[in-house]
Amino acid sequence: MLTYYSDDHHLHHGKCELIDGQLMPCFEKPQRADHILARVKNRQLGEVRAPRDFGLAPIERIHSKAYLEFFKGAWASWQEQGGKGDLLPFTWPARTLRRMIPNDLHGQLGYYSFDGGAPITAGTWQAAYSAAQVALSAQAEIANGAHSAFALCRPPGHHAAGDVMGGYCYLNNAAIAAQAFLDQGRRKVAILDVDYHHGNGTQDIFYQRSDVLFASIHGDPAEEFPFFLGYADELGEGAGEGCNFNYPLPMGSTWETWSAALEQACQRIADYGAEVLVVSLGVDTYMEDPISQFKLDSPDYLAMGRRIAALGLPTLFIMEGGYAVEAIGVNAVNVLEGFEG
Ligand code: SP5
Ligand code: ZN
Repeated sequence: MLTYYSDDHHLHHGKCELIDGQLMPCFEKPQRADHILARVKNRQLGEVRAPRDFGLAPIERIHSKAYLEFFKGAWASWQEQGGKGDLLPFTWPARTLRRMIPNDLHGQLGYYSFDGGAPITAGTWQAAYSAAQVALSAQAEIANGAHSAFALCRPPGHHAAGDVMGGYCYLNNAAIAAQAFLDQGRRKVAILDVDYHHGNGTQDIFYQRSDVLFASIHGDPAEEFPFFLGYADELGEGAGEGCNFNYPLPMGSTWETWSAALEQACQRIADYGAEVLVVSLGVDTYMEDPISQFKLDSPDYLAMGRRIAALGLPTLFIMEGGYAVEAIGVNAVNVLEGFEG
């Protein structure tokens, strides 16, 4: 399987995030992608290629121009004001406030985000832009006939909606790739999100559409981030009704529980008649993940890949979360090797 990868991810290195009342070094750090790349090479999964540049047009199919313009220019505005640290939001238009776009940079940052987990640093835009190009390059590989491809994206994307960043995510790489398939003539795309956290951004983007089926297996949002989306009764709306499936699972879930949900998700994808599959590949379901509460073990990821392969669909794997840096390479590549059989 071909891997697409860009070194530009190193340009994004946030300093800290707020966890349990303490400022901690960001869990979403460059070594994550470095470990996965090392494992891809070590296992000789296949050639590693740099992305092509498809420009902004395919990104604008998912994200609003206003959002992209804000994101692209935010760091420069911060510098003009003499800003020193990472750019982080601290006020959001929650229920009692007006949903408007203020003039102030931090006001705008609050408007365009849903949590304080997505710092903007000097290189964040370039890193996120390149990650989207990595996803699009792997997508093109499949469009040109490959049965599978791996987009080693960093930063991840599945928490980002059309004009909202958060949860370490800025541009929704999986949604951008899924839309590219549709724009090139495919009619039905399925997205299977196996990251520990619900893919709220991806769900929101396609919620009212029938050309993308979204299925996500994740920590029950009643107990886990992102809390406000990802419940089992969210089935899609309007034309999208019946094209959204959430499998929230209890804290501490092992492969036994997890794989039963995967079985159901795969059944939905098969029934839907998807022509192509995009997998939002997070491996923060691992038992030793520092911020997550599932109990999957490394061999389980091989089984995960095998079950996904049994769908028989051209499959684009897009890297999302996973924070046990030492194991993330093994676990992610296990899915890919399990898929290849
Ligand atoms: C892409 C992705 O996986 N994003 C995840 C963002 C999670 N951010 C919230 C983390 C909250 C962690 N709480 C852990 C408590 C441990 N005691
Ligand atoms: Zn996650």
